[in-house]
Amino acid sequence: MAKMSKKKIFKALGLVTKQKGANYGGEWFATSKQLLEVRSPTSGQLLATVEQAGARDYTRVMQQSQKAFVAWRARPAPKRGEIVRQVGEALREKKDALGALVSLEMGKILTEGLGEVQEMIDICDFAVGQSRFLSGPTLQSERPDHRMMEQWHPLGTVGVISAFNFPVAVWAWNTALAWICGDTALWKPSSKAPLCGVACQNIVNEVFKRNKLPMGISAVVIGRGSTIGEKLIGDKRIPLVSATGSTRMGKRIGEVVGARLGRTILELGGNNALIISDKADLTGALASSFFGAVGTAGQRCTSTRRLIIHEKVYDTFIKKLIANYKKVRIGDPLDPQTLMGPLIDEGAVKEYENAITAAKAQGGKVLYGAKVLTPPFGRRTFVLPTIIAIENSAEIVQHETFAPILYVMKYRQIEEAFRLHNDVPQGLSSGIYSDSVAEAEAFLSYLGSDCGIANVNIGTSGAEIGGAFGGEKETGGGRESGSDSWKAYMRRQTNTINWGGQVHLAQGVEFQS
Ligand code: UN1
Repeated sequence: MAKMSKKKIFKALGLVTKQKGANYGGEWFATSKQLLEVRSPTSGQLLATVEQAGARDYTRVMQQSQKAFVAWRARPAPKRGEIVRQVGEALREKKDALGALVSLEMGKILTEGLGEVQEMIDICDFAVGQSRFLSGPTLQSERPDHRMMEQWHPLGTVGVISAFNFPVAVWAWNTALAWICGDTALWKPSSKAPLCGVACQNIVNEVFKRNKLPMGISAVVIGRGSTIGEKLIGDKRIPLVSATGSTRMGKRIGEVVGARLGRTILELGGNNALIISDKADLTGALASSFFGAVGTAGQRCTSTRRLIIHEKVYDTFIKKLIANYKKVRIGDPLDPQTLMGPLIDEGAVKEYENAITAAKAQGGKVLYGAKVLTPPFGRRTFVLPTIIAIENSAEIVQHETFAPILYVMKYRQIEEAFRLHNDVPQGLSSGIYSDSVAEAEAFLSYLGSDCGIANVNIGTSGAEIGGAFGGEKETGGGRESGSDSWKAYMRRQTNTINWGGQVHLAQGVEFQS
């Protein structure tokens, strides 16, 4: 595919250089007068200016979302699924442009930008099928001639807060499910990738309009966390907030939504490790470690941050890994030759530098990288992917740095590997490379990984949409995407029906005058 120009991307996705930040179908609007400059992480070029949504805009959007919910929930679920099918089709049509926009605005390489749009298409397909199967069990009643069952009903307006690193897919995981479940969705995209938010909303607006559906089933507010974000999480009309971001942000959301007894799905920091056994296929382990640590410039929640390597294979493995690192082509993410693009901004580079300084001070030894590159395109956002040998207990290793820094360490006994693996505050994704059935099964057992995702002979990143996605401990809890994650987007109702005519009290209670 020839490199798509900014002009072409903007045209295909209905983007303008002076954008307004609120929409629920129809025209974009904003009244805050607070401007957000959107710059390319690669070149620093001003891509667009967004006038952010203010408090009044939020109120307008929210009211419309609530109104739309009343109509949308009455539509049969398979008919809602039909709309999501059309959204999937529209995404197929726009895949090249949207994938290129992700790459342009956020900096991941094009194949990964396209992969992200593919995740959106996949979740739409998944949701279409699921729309005919929002099922609950029939249960056995202890009372004669009674039946019990469970039903699932639409929940309301679901708030979605997404991060810059997956600026489109995570929204789709949430909205495709929320929509088939009969909910409306109100999205606050990351201020670091707002144009992706605009583009997605433009795509679905067309589908909703064509089907003559009420406006507000999909709504977007681009605005500051301190104003719009706080309004959204504190809003009692939002029964579920699904948020992706840092643990610090998640704690705040958990606190505010919890105080009003709302529900959350939080997908926060990961500190994902891959154990590489002496019984592993090292070629596979190498490819998976390389993609996990260097892919998306280390800016996935699922990025591999730690390698726990058996001492017998450690030296050989590290040598090969360094050889791979030396060949990483760093540059313009839209150039098909590039393997690693920039970090999102200068702030992220600072975090990268701080982490390396801390690692060195805490006994770490840099094996490769640790260098900010002279700006090839005018912005100080390019770094070398880095490998550091260090103890797991070092303070910096316990912390998620959103950059391509890989900490490597040795183990002798598999139990020790498991202990090191779990000895971090986070619990998102994990993996073991081993051809020993016993080791692999133990890793998946209660003795092994304490993460929400645990893989065998696969890396930590790049999960499929069919599985439930989320983690434990400081990763926040809750699941998005596949399996039965849809249940979080509905309210469960237990029904007991007496068809026999006689009144029976449960637990054998007698109550007659
Ligand atoms: C994220 O980084 O927030 O498993 C999501 C993966 C992707 C999703 C990552 N499918 O790496």
